[in-house]
Amino acid sequence: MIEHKIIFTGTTGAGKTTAIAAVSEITPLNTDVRNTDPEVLKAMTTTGLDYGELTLGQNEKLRLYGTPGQQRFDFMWKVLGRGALGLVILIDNSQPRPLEDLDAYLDGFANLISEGACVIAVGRLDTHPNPGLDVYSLHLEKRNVLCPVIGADVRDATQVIQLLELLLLQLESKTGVSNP
Ligand SMILES: Nc1nc2c(ncn2[C@@H]2O[C@H](COP(=O)(O)OP(=O)(O)OP(=O)(O)O)[C@@H](O)[C@H]2O)c(=O)[nH]1
Ligand SMILES: [Mg+2]
Repeated sequence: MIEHKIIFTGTTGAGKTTAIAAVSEITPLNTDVRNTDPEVLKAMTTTGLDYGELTLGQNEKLRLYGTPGQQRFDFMWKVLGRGALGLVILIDNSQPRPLEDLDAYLDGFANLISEGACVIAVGRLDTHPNPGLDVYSLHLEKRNVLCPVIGADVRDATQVIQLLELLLLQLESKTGVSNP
């Protein structure tokens, strides 16, 4: 069994907790508390981490960690990023400045992105089509970041699994890590 540590990060409300709960085969651990931040329009928010597990194929076990989205918990990004090989950045396209949100996570996880693999998933494209995926691709190109960017609804387990499979493909091509 090969194990990979994968981190889900991204904007508050983009759905890190939702994504991990959608695919985890164990009861996911979460540290959500009642939200008291008026800027966060959600009842609950993650203050520490999320954790879930998913087995893909015969022998790949993914340990899925979710970070808190709120910047005031960004000390947890370093803690959780240790030993990780893959990063999923979730962006909420209904936010006022989603490209700036993306930049914060690209900067915060620059080491993991250069040493491991990364996939960017943009949510709520159906109701908020702008910026479109082409704008994201251009933005990444300008920043010299090699990450695929796709649209995804993380409430749908199938789409979350597709994201993770894409991430593992990146990892294989970049680091040579693959199934024996
Ligand atoms: N309408 C709609 N709702 C979505 C979509 N993606 C996620 N959601 C909802 O958005 C909310 C996301 O909440 P969480 O999973 O708690 O988000 P989070 O990223 O863990 O947030 P923090 O822990 O506070 O940083 C959930 O209620 C999801 O059902 C989408 O594409 N469309
Ligand atoms: Mg959360």
